[in-house]
Amino acid sequence: MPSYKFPSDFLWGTATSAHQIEGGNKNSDWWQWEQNKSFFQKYPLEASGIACDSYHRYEEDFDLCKKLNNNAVRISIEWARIEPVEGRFDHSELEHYKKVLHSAKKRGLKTFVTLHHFTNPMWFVKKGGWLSLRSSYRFARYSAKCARELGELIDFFITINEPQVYIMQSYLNKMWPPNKANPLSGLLVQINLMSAHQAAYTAIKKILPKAQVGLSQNIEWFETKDGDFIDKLVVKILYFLCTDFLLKPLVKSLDFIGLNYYFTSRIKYFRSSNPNNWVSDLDWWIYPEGLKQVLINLKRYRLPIYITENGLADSEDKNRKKFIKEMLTACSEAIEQGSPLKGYFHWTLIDNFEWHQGFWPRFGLVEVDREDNLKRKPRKSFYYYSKVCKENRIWS
Ligand code: IFM
Repeated sequence: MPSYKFPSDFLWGTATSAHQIEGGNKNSDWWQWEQNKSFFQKYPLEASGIACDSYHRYEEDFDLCKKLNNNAVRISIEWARIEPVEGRFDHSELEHYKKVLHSAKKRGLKTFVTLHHFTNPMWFVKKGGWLSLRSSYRFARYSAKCARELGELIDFFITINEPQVYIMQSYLNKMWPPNKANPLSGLLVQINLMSAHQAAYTAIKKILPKAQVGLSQNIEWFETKDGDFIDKLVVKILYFLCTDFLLKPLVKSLDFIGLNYYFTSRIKYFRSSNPNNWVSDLDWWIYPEGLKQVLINLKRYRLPIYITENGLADSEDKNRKKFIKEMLTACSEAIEQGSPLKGYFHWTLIDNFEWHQGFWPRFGLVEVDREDNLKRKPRKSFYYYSKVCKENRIWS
């Protein structure tokens, strides 16, 4: 049976984020928004509540990573817990994250740690959030504290997760807190997030000169099949806005690129016209070729690439094995064409709180039974991914 062997130092893991799994993230803007839902509001469909209780069950979760034969893990730490009041750091929460990271390290997992994954402390929001000119300074101060207190347990820092998704959902289409629809604000937030990344990069490097620091960007592939000249131009502009507009100015403050891949848009007559021949439970088109194209396109940055998220909502686990196999085949083809891809993190380990959608989209390799004390139940695809990680290869 032909197979592809990944490079021997390839990193295999899963990715999660604090608010989506920990539970009880009370000092954050998301928690506040979830509690204050009015009768006329559709979203969020549910509140995060206890989520998966991973704040207490992280050992159990890391045991699952071990069973997956992973050699790395991506988690996030929660700013609202670590700095619940401006400038006052909560040492018991820092101790908590030390234990969490130790527990990952004890299991031989390299740690990728995201410092900002969509949620903000309430005090930060009250002071203008990401619209404030002081926002990058505030974020850098928190990042420096994390580097000082937790740095020796962190192998890779991811400053900010998916800045453009955050801007889109929070400042352009009113979906997430602070529920704004204002393109000028969106642009200002983009500028502030970029300077926050740069300030955090500098602050972390001052404390830990050898640290690996990057960010995770959700990169959509755009293509046109039988489109005309205009469609070809539209595709180029959209890809530029989605990718290079953010990455190019940051390239000097990136040690690696974190790539989150979920979407391709096929453009015809200015509009997205995806065939949708294969979709997830959220009706997102599944198109592994798009991942390959993004990986090849990112070669020009000459930076190591880690796929820090890639996954699908699939409650019945009907498509996950095929999804993993085809996405990894796309990765192998991109590596063969010179892509500096160094690792893959499946989104996600356990079913979690999928933001405004609540808990119904099931992204986990492991089911979390919400009727049975949040019991973790590995799905069939879990064992497939476990074999891939163990053997460091895929079979066709
Ligand atoms: O759950 C999210 C994650 O927080 C960020 N990237 C996309 C995932 C699926 O929507």
